[in-house]
Amino acid sequence: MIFRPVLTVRCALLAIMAVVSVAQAADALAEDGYQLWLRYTPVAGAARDAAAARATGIVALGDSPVVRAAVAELDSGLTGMLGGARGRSTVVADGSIVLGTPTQSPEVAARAGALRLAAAGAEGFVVQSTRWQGHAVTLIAANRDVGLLYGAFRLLALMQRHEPLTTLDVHDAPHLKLRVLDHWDNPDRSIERGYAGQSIWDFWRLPGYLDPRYTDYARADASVGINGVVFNNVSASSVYLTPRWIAKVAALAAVMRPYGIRVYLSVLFNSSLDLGETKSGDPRDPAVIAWWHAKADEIYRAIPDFGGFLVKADSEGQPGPRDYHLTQAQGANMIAGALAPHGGVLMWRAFIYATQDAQDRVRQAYREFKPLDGQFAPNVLVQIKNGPLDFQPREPVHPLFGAMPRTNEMLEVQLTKEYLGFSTHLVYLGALFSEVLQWDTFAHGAGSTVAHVIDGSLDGHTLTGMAGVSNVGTDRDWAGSIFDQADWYAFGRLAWDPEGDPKQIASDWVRMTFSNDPALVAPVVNMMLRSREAVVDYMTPLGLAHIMATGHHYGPGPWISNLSRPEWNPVYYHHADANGIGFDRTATGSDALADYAPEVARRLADTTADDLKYLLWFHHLRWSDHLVSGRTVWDELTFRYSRGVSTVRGMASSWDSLKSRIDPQRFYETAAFLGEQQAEAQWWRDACIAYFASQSKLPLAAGIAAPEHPLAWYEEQVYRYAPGRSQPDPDHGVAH
Ligand code: GCW
Repeated sequence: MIFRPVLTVRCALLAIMAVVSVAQAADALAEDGYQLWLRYTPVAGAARDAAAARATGIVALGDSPVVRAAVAELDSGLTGMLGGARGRSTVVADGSIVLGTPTQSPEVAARAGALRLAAAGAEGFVVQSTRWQGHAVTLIAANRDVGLLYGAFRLLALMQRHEPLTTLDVHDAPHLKLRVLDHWDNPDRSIERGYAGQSIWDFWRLPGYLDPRYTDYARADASVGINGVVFNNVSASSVYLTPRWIAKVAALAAVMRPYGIRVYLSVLFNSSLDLGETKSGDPRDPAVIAWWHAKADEIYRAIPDFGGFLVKADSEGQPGPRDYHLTQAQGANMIAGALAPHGGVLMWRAFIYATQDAQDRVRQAYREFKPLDGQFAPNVLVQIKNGPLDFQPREPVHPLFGAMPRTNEMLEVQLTKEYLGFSTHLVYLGALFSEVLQWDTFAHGAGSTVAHVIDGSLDGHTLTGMAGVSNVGTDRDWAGSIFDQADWYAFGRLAWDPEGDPKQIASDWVRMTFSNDPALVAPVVNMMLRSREAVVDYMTPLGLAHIMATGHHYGPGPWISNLSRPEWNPVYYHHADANGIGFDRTATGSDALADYAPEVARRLADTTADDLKYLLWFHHLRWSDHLVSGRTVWDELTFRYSRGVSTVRGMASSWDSLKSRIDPQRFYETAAFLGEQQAEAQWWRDACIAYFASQSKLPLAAGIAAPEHPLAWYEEQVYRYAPGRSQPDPDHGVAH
């Protein structure tokens, strides 16, 4: 963490305040964030009475492990919010909560409505105030037990948010089939790009010891509709495919199953070779093909509902079909063939940029995959990062979305904030995810949003999905900060409904995580919605990207130019010199614009469009060029860097003003992190302005403060122990 005397005073003051207030409210220590948004705190007053009248008992018509999980959740939620255990009953009375499927009782369909249930599909639900055997009840109806679980979480959420429960009429169903968290966790419990402690998956003690935390993880996922988990890093180790580890995975699968969560594994493309069980990894080699089929059979014997595999191939040193001069489709289809008989799917990542390729990095994956449209097996999803570069604070959406109508395309976003300040910076990613989902690809004219590409409605796909690179670790608050929990929550909500409103999602999260106090909800939601633009401003404004430090990606490094691969260097992306700045991706440059639909290309070619969000991503401009804002490029750049810092300052004082409304422990943590964020935002601003000033040689406009230190000071900052470094895999020796 960068050292800044002024803010150290802020932190010292905060620390004293925290110690005093925590001492005063000993019981508040429970607020360590472990409960996440499933804080079933007592409901008071009229809201309590209203809820209690509609939660007199729980009657479940079925008795599967999923139903039992739903009943247990209802019971602990109601006990927490309304006091007094309810437990399960067989007698329906006024105020009962009845859970059932039409196969468990025909009255379910009669009450919930056949049409509603039909629309609910396999995972949807209906929560409805109705009468049952002459009693006023709340019915949770679904076609499958997992729908009942989701319905139970929805009812509890409504109670947590003190929503009226009198005439409930809620019916909902997920828009995507696969809603998956990808854990980049390694066998030694380190996490690539992890900022919240170690991996929660204690494979060493599996299968014998099942940490209760696994169940709480599954509850959290199910509460926002997440139905898939990939336990291990895409920079994969093949140890997970050995019999001993398959047994460990099977034990975890058994914990996840009652919560409707399927388990998946990241696999090395050449696992059979890596394990020394075949002579080659060539996907045409009958021995390799047979190996994968046998391996899949072995896994499905242990885990009958195993989800499938995730593969990072031909990327950052990972093996892949290119090693055998084959296409990504040829490589993927071989492995997919082994999964198909078991109903398994293969998520094949499109994150490819070649070791030796002078082509603009952001065009490479498009060029590699677009020609393969329609060649992937039906159980393959091509998993595409939101942008064509790499999870930057803002990127234009990846041009592959909508460009492969005969391919199942899946979105990959990053919850762990590798490039957005790790777990310290408060950056609400719901706004970023939604911006991506609402991006119009114009693949089939206006309205061809990414949401419609990935939900299959645009091109008639039924195998659909969205993956999030998890931010979960062993930290007590799971995510490294209280506000990083909101990103896990928002991911689940938006994977369930990509049309979801990020503001509403933020508000729901604040009310479930903190309180329903309007004097708290409004300012906190406002703070969250400003946070995403702030990080873009103080790190990479105007479409800049990839100007961070090397390896750990912590802090600014726009001056870096000495790395072995050109596209690893920040200078490769900003092209700043005495004349100007920006990457020319128009027809006069790398022509990356041509990868987008004409309507999109026209908009991105317009240097006045989109509030200049993608200006320097697609254009190289002179420092003195005037922009639609009325400022020159240079003045706009320095203005936005400064604006980012003042936004964070505003967020911190807004939070400070809420001290009396938030428990000391979470208040202090967030206040301290906001202090760090201010310091680091200032550091980013000053370092980048110092560097770009050394290129532009232009004076700062009035009101723009000079950087605190000379450029050399910023260039000298080194952080050897910044967290999240990718662990070099001993077999492949890759680290950057
Ligand atoms: O974001 C980059 C990270 C790598 C990661 C890679 C990927 C798992 O720096 O750590 O590797 O992307 O997405 O595969």
